[in-house]
Amino acid sequence: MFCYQCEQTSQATGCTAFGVCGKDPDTAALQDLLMQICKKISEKAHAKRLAGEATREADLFVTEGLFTTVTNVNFDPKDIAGIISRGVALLKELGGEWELPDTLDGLISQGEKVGIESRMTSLGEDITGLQELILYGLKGTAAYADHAFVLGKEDDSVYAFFHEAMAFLLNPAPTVDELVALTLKVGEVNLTVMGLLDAANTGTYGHPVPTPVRITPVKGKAILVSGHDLKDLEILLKQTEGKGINIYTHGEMLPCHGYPELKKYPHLVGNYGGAWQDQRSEFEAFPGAILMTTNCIQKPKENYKARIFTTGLVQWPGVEHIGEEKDFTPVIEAALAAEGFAETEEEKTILTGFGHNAVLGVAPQVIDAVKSGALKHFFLIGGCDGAKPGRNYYTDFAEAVPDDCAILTLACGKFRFNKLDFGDIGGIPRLLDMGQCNDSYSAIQVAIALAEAFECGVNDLPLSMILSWYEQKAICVLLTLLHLGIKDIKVGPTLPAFITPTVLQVLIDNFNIAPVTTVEDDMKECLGA
Ligand code: FSO
Ligand code: SF4
Repeated sequence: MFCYQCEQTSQATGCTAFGVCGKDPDTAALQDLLMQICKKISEKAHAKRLAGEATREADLFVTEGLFTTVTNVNFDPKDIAGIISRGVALLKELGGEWELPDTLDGLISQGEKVGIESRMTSLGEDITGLQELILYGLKGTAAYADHAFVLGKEDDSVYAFFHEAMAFLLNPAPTVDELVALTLKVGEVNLTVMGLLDAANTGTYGHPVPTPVRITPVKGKAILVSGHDLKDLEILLKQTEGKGINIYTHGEMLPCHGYPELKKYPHLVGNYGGAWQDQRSEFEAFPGAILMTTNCIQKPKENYKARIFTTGLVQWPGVEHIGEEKDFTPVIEAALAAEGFAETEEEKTILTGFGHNAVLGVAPQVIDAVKSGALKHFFLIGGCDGAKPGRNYYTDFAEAVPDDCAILTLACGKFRFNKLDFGDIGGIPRLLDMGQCNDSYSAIQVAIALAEAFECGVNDLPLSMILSWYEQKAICVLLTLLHLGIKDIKVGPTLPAFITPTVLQVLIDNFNIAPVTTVEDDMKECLGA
């Protein structure tokens, strides 16, 4: 196997014997094969679309296929083999050809032949790296598109682009310039998709409002919901009403507490634990059932395997999967059979719910604070958390932010420092949690509005972006920021292995993007000191 799509890749170069994430070589080969089949489907669908024909099935298949292969989503080789069979049938319907082996081993050996390494030899590392950058950006965008789709929002131009881009990845001789242009186009389309998802979330559940979220347990039976899917949480909240079970969010589900149509449920009591990479000890200690709605799942420990459930596209072999009918009865039964929390601990809270609507609602105060000099600089410390060492940088950076500056947070990286007390500036909290990774859309809206208010460009604002990446959603968000022409972004904890020195130079020349260095030096640079 060879996989280098996430930040924790082995030796910072690529997982070859086994995935650091727990992905085995068979699953890796099947994921590579699924991507190849998706590219072939897209090639046919792109041609059909140019001829004015409908491609609905291909649109949904490729979107789900991309999301399925995001890091920490689907580790089940049998399930992926089933998706491949459906893909091959669809490809044939579209007029394509593919010899489908009738054994799992046959599929695996086919997958081994279409992996990244085969292209590295023929196309070189720069071209392959750029192709993978595009593919990973598409995977992240597809994840967001799928979330929006679940809530009834989609955009045909997005599917058209998925097919065009995936088909281009079959081009046997692409140039660096063509691939760089396509990379930025992924960022543009991802902005559209994040906007769709924002409209889906806020249209269904209302605009988030600043909300204190309890982070200490309440006595009683409990279910912990992790992942990113708001609708799954809502369905579970409805199915548990009046059953004496308290619902807790985990990781990227924390911002759900800010949405009026979710926070109205009294049994949505709080958030438990931190970011995804701490789940094995946190789930072990959690005295109830656990529901994973999307990434990031890690190999479950035996002692909680019977009380963890997956739904949507996330799967782990041997873990009970709740299908599309979304009947969460097994989760509820597991929660009732578990001990639950024995005591209610003293209440402690953290704040969330500062989406674009909430922040722009206090825009006049923010603008006055900036004009008077009371609020000197904004730091967007956004992105994923992860297990590798070096991520203390983000905690240290947040702690080093001067008292007259505000911090905006996004995604699960915030758990490194969101329980610290940052105080406020004239009533405006210094730490404003804008939501999940896809709520980068909110940060962009706020930045654009501030730039308009100050009659300057976004790059001229007193705003610095310090990003942490782990998986492919962070990649598509980064591409959106580059598409918007945002410069001087700092990325860590390490740069992606698929960004070769040549490609990095292109990013530096055009966007002055830089890896994080030391807190002291980066802070000085951001503040222009
Ligand atoms: Fe984190 Fe995982 Fe949300 Fe990612 S839980 S790492 S960027 O899935 O998508 O932030
Ligand atoms: Fe390795 Fe990341 Fe790929 Fe998993 S997703 S195999 S950890 S590079």
